[in-house]
Amino acid sequence: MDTYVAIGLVLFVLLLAGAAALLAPRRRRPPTPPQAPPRPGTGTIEAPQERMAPPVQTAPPVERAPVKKAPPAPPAPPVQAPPVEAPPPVEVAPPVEVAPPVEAVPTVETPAPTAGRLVRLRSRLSRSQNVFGKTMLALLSRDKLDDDTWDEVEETLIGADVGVEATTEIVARLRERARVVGTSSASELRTLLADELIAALAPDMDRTLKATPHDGRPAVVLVVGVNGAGKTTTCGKIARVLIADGHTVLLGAADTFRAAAADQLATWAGRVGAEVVRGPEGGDPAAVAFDAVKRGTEAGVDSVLIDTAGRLQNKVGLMDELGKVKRVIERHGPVDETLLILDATTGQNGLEQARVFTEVVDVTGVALTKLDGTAKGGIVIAVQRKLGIPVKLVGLGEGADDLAPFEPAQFVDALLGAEA
Ligand SMILES: Nc1nc2c(ncn2[C@@H]2O[C@H](COP(=O)(O)OP(=O)(O)OP(=O)(O)O)[C@@H](O)[C@H]2O)c(=O)[nH]1
Ligand SMILES: [Mg+2]
Repeated sequence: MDTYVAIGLVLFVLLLAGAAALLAPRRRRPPTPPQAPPRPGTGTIEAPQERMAPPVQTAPPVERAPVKKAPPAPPAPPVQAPPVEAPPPVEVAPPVEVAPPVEAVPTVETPAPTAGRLVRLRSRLSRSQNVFGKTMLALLSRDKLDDDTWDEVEETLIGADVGVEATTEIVARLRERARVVGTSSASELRTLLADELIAALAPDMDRTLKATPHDGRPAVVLVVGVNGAGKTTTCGKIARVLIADGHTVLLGAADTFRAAAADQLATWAGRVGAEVVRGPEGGDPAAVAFDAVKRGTEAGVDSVLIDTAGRLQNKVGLMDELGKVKRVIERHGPVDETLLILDATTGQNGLEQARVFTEVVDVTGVALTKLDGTAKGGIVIAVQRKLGIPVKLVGLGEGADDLAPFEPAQFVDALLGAEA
């Protein structure tokens, strides 16, 4: 019996040994750690081992955070698939508005009516008003109108470009009337001053623009002046005024120095539907002017406006050329209106230019431009006095309808501003 037990034990031991031998290689392989232990000294968490599941591409990279001892492996954040972003709603493109077909013919504008323009544009004289009107009213409101005050009134008028001669006369008359009437009321003095300014503007002069047809032929208006005075712009503005009043207009581009000059005039004409006659660049301006009047007569238009090149009054050749333009046009008949365009901002200097023009082409009317850009509205008085020619139009801005017939009473009222 003991022998059997011993044999059994031996067999059992052998069995165990065999089993152990079989299991041994497997045991030697260490269990795969969920995460490698930190390397001593680095204190960082190592990059995942090869055998680890490859990181999900969208997972954020593991940050290398310092650790003192291997922390228990943080529970790996549940790898969440990045939220699938809902695709933005497909925007439904708004229905594309189909642009109306571009018309080849530009839309013709309807210019603003001319009546009451000076009243409407009176605020444009605000620079003159502030300097002239306000100073003047402050002076006339003083308790005592002594010599010093009258001297200041004189200075203010001269400062507004009224001119020395006219100023001396105006102040002398105003003083005398104030004395006779025996008033020191600012309101009454303002009325007396307004009267004197209107009188200085010769209100009885005929200011009608001779631009309407007569004797079965179109009126011919010749526009002259120095460079940049506003000739082309004023031609365009006058065309608008005439068309607004129901007339037909033809524009002659007798400024042949630059092609751009004719283009500028053609643009104005295109806006109101007026015809343009132009010549080659560098061509003879007199020939263009002649052709324009011829064409206007044949077409039966009411008015032909001739724009000329800017010329300095001291360039004899250019002034002679202007004389020739006028003479050549007159082969068709007399020029009805020779309009001198004067830039109000040139002040008293403009007067000398003006005088030379009147000698060459017999100016019949003045258009004073850029009155909106000067504090010296009094230049109107000086111009008329010096030239003996009526100011017929005033330019009060660059806008297409910023041209007004000149009316002395309204102008003075605008210049003096609100009543005290
Ligand atoms: N503020 C203001 N600008 C004006 C007025 N009239 C004309 N202008 C401006 O003055 C500039 C010159 O005007 P144009 O009409 O080209 O002058 P022009 O006399 O034909 O010039 P040239 O042909 O080069 O001699 C332009 O910028 C106009 O817009 C006005 O009444 N007020
Ligand atoms: Mg021009």
